[in-house]
Amino acid sequence: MVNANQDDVLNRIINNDHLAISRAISKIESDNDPNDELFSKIYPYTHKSIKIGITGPPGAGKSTLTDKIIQLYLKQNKSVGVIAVDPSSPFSGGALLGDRVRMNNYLWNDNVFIRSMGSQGNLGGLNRKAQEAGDILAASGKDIIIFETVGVGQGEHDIAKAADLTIVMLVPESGDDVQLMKAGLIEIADLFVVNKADRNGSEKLVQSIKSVLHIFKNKENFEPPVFKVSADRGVGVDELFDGIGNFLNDSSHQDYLEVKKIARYKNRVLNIVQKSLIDDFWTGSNMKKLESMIDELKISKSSPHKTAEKLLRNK
Ligand SMILES: Nc1nc2c(ncn2[C@@H]2O[C@H](COP(=O)(O)OP(=O)(O)OP(=O)(O)O)[C@@H](O)[C@H]2O)c(=O)[nH]1
Ligand SMILES: [Mg+2]
Repeated sequence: MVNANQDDVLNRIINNDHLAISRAISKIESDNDPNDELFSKIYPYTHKSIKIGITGPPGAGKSTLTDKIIQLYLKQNKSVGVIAVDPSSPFSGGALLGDRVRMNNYLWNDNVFIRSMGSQGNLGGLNRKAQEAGDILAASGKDIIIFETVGVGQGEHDIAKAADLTIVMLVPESGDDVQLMKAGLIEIADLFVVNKADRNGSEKLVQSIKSVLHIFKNKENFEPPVFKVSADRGVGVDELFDGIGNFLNDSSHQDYLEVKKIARYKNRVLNIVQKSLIDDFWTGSNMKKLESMIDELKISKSSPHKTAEKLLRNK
């Protein structure tokens, strides 16, 4: 049952009340309230936004570029929501200094909402939470939702991948093309950005990405474009912005966007089921049972697998 209070929250979110949005995202983060009913109610309002994921190594310039992209969308009278995910940060709610400064720039702007989320050590959960926060922003009517995440491993990539368009940002210091392939970046990138073009080695990196892409075409007949920019100086940003628009509007990409959307949906269901099963399993009694088993058995004798099996089979 949806109570009156929840309907009120829903209405406030739909009416782009930034305080209500912020509170809803805090609830998602703290996991105190699964908000199932709220999400089901919100879902019909979440389909209009375009989702963009940006991933790249720490300090590559993701936030700087996001800021430039926000400005360009605002010029087109579009509104933007940003979820900046920092997996290494235990903080939440915008505790990161840089992002907080950034957020303050838009404090009174109804067309921009920026929020940081930390991982508190649980990347899988973070992916689900980022998606849910994205839903809240979409329901508030934001035209564009940007998921910005520090790309170090698969978990972070999953967040950026769950978008209509995934941008992989690299800098001349990122390393060579072998690392590029190892990190699985080719598979997830729809568009590459080489940032800090003002630094030595950026053209070499562009060329090596292009040659790798040429060999490993990631999607049928589609070779992701590579843009060289200098985000803080604003060089190459307009071209990149056009590239984003072209990708999203290209009629030959519509099937691909649909496939991505379905994969995203499926992944979300998997995540929710996983969480629900795990939460159900680790009720107080199973947790107590584990504690007592650890007390009883000499852990050197029974393998973790055996102990897990006993718990799973309720022996
Ligand atoms: N030289 C140079 N510096 C840049 C450029 N773009 C951004 N920077 C600087 O790089 C630093 C990191 O930029 P951010 O935008 O915070 O990078 P980020 O990828 O968001 O960083 P994290 O969120 O910490 O991973 C800042 O000092 C920027 O001013 C650029 O094109 N050239
Ligand atoms: Mg950043």
